[in-house]
Amino acid sequence: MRVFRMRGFRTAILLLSITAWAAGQVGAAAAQKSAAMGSRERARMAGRVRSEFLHAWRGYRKYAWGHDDLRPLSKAPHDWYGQTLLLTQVDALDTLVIMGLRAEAEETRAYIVANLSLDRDVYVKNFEIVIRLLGGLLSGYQLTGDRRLLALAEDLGARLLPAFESPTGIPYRYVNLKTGRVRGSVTNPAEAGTLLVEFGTLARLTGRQVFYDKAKRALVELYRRRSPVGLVGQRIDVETGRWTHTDSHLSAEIDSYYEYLLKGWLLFGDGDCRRMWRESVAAANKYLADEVGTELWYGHADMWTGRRAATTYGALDAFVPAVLALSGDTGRARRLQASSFKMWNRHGIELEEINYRTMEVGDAGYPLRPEIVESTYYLYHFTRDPEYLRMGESMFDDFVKHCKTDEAYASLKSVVTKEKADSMESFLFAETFKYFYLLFAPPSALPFEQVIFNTEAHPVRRTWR
Ligand code: DMJ
Repeated sequence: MRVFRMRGFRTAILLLSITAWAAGQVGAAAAQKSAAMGSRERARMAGRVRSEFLHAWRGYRKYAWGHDDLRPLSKAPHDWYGQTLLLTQVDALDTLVIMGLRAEAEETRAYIVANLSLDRDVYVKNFEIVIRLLGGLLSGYQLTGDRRLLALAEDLGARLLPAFESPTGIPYRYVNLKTGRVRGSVTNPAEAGTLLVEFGTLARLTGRQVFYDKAKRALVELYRRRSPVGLVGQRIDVETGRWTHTDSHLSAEIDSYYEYLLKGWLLFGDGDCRRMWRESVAAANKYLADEVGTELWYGHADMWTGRRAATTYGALDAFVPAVLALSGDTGRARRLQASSFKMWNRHGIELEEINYRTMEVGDAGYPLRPEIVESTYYLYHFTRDPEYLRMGESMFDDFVKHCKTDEAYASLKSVVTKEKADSMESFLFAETFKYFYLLFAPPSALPFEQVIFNTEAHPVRRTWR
């Protein structure tokens, strides 16, 4: 049985890769040709990304070392819950390793194992702590072999488990790390359904199946409550199982629910996830996808009727091309990526939200998000079309130009005025710089086929049978 599952998993990956590659070849031929980027130029780009990463990292180290993150304009440390959980250090550790920044990686690993204390009387957001901290500890363990990181991950996982003790099995939003008490009975599919990659990996690495079962049940309970047309809503009450907000889309509060349906299948060979992914993506393609002339976008619809509710798309939706490409649908992935890039170019850097029919700004912020870069990296991997290297180069130029500060990087309050905001989220190190780097670095920096990235870009390797 075990052997069969392994074979099934490998075959699935192989078939998806071949389909994606073939579709990519057709698309590549049709698209206007971008100038190739030779290995020297790519190495130069990877070097640029690495040195910009170091610029931001040094700012964090100088002003906020040992704290959750740096406020880059005031140059002050910031802790999410008033006490540190070392969010930036844990989130950044695998990127330091992947970029070959040995001294920095070693210093960070040593600091985490000596100082990360989870026995804290604070209510944490289960989802954020799972994707950043649990994901970072697990990939950090796999990349460094330091078992103390795995022990921290197991301790953290056990402290988060009470969140799942709701009448429906859908987790509460907040859990106290010390007391196990919970808060927040209205949650959303992204927060409740983006837990299986991390908890499932923890289960496989510790032999404690309970971690897998709780996270999988949460995903299944959300899916079970989909509407007759196959869509989920934006908010749900974990005690009654009723939807409290019925807008359906692939954006904030739903996005990575779809991602983990697919990745639950690919990482664990879980057939339920495969079935749920296939049905869910078909409904999304039917009701959320929107053809505007020759362009493809994904908008909003009412979950019960499938009727169009809004024609907005944004930075958070920009992960969809990556997931589509990973599933083998390179055709839609390429078209949607072109739309995301159009959104980016509207103001020379990415908008948080745009009305794709009128091209009017919905939300002008740019909090240093990675999703569009992630999709560029996936598309380049599957198509080998230099268009994506050039796209990445152009985005990186804009990113440096508008977000770099004297000693770090800063979010933008407005991509229209380019006014900066005093925030540098840890995903800048975990995701944005990592995906830019992997786009240009040789594949040996991190063999794509051997990992599944969690939604915070922490690569998990399937080391179990
Ligand atoms: C990250 O924490 C994760 O990528 C999450 O899935 C969505 N939001 C941020 C990045 O934008």
